[in-house]
Amino acid sequence: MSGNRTFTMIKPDATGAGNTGAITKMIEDAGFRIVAMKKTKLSAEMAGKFYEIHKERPFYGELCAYMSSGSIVPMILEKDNAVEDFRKLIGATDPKKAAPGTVRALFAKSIDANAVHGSDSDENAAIEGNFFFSQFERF
Ligand code: 3AN
Repeated sequence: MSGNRTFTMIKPDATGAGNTGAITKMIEDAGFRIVAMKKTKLSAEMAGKFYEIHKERPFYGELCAYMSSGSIVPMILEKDNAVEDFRKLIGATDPKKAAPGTVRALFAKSIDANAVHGSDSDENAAIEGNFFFSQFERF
């Protein structure tokens, strides 16, 4: 059975362009409840830990440098079928391939500066939520 929580993070390109409010509104309009949310900044070391599963990929260094280059807005979201529905709302990783009307089609600049992160499984949603918010279960 699919879970009802996912994790997202508005990335530095989108916070820097002043799109935090517009993206947050799209998320709420799509029926997600914001369970936890804050604005913060990752050090390169923290970004490295967050993206540890991508350590072997060629873009890992670039990704960690980018994700620590500006402010981010991590959130825990709640909705039925949250992980899958949220990935539909944000669209494909590469904004050139993202369906029209999705968050990435509207706001992403490139494959790395792609406006938002969305967890790819219930398990990763819980791990990623715990990375930013303590006492995750309490929210
Ligand atoms: P998604 O975030 O859509 O699940 P993943 O898990 O394949 O995508 O990749 C994690 C992050 O790494 C992406 N959000 C994107 O910012 C970055 N990324 C993925 N592929 C590339 C690439 N070919 N070049 C640069 N950055 C990439």
